[in-house]
Amino acid sequence: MKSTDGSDAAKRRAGEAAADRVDDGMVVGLGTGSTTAHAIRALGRAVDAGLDVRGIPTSYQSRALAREVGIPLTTLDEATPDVAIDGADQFAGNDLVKGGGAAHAREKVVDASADRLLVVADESKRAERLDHPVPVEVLPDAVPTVERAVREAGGEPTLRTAERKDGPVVTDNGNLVLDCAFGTIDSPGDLATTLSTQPGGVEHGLFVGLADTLYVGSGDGVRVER
Ligand code: ABF
Repeated sequence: MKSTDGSDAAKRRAGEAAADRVDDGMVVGLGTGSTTAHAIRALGRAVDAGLDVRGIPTSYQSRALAREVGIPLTTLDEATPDVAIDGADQFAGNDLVKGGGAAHAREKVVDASADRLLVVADESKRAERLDHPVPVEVLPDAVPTVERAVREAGGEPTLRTAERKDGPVVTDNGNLVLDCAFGTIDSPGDLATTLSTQPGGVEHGLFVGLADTLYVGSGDGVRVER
């Protein structure tokens, strides 16, 4: 049966297709999440086969996986990524909502610094217009202030909590995450500006116009969209 859901096979097709676009000598931004993990594993196999690449991880998780599969690592101090490969929670055209893995602050820095951002996703992430809650990484002391600002902007914030233990999710940067539901987002650029200018908000998960190429996996292949 053909599937257009978020199956692991669809994610793997997307991840591996993007990894295939990485050429010898490139520096690659390594995103976070289960779809990007397929790209990182594919790059590890290519390194084993002789490909010369260096990776810049966007999270503890992607750093650990890259080390496990043998991808040499570097930093933004040393190199600029030629490409970044990263996942998304939802995409509409080349606008994205990210941050389901609470790694969107570093992801945005690495993805935006890359010459090209290759987004890997499955068809279940596609939307006509973005309506996924927008994660906002927040300084712990600023949670009430940012919550108020999000409500004033028409959103409903929810502090993200850890599944298996009491207490909030803490990001790699020591901050907390508010998942902010705005309903359908009519103007992602305007909302991005509003969220970016809120003191105490470290980074939000709207990546407006950042995707250069999308690799969208489904039950029977990968669509490449520019
Ligand atoms: C990261 O992982 C996030 O920014 C995005 O939220 C998530 C996508 O995860 P998955 O590929 O597991 O669906 O890229």
